[in-house]
Amino acid sequence: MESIRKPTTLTEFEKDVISGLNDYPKHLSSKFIYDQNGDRLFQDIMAMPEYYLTACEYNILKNQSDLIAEKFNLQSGFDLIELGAGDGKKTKLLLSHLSEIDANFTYLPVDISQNVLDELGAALEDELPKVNFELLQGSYFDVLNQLSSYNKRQKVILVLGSNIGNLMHSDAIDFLKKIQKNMSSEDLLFMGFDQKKHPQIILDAYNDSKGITEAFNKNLLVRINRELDANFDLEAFFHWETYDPETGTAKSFLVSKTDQNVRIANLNLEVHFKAWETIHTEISQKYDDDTVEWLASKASLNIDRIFESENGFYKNYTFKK
Ligand code: AVJ
Repeated sequence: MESIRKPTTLTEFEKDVISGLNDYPKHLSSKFIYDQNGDRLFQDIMAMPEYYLTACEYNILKNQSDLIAEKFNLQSGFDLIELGAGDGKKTKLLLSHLSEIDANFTYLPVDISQNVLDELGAALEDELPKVNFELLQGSYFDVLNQLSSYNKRQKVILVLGSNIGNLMHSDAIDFLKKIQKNMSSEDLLFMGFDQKKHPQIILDAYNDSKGITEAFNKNLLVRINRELDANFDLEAFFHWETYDPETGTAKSFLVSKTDQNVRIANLNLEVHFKAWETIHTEISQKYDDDTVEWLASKASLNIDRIFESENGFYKNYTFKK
């Protein structure tokens, strides 16, 4: 008798592993790097001297909070909605300024992880007791859709960290379009974009000497091993970074050192790697004003103002409809 298979629904992660490792060239999506271990490694990355992005954006929010806040409806009130709030370290600089000038606002951090939100909530109560906040657990657009349907006052939407850089231009435009749909004419989008610069500086940011970025990238394999019962030999792959100064695209790969087979038991999948075969795992797009303006225009948004870090490595833009 034939065995009866349980009907199973594949998770997003399983679908990505199946399609990505059966494709040629192979790829996996960087969004699956972020489990608990991946979150911790990303915190470590943000603290590395090579990873200038965090310090630059911190610098902008620290030194230009007053100029940024001028764009908000400080009197009549506004909702400050942060997509992907994380630990809120940089946002707290802005919140602290807004609190000092007694701005009339509510901070609405959105994150997929309830855990992250609970920690952020506790920190806010402790450090910024005057700030009204409401934690919103969920995916970005579920939350945005809800907010635009019932809220009448100005919305300021924050997307920090050059997170948009993980998206190819076509996906970045879709992302901006979805935000734009939820904006009214007085609403503001405030977003970070890492800038084109000397290619070596970019390569170093994604290829640190201590191997933190390597561990971050390999966390995809660690997760597949643990969650899907696979036998990736972590020593049999290495991290490789490229940066194309023409397109502004940094790319991360995992490269197979040898001809090898990997078994992913839970997916009943056998994957063959030739020596030097690659898995493409991440893009980190770098921008200039013309490119940002082009992306915005494709999503029917206009650049309103540009805030630049002292060294010009990084910029935050405000956009209006
Ligand atoms: C979180 C997408 C902004 O691409 O710079 C850091 C992730 N990858 N080092 C980036 C990341 C490798 C990061 N973002």
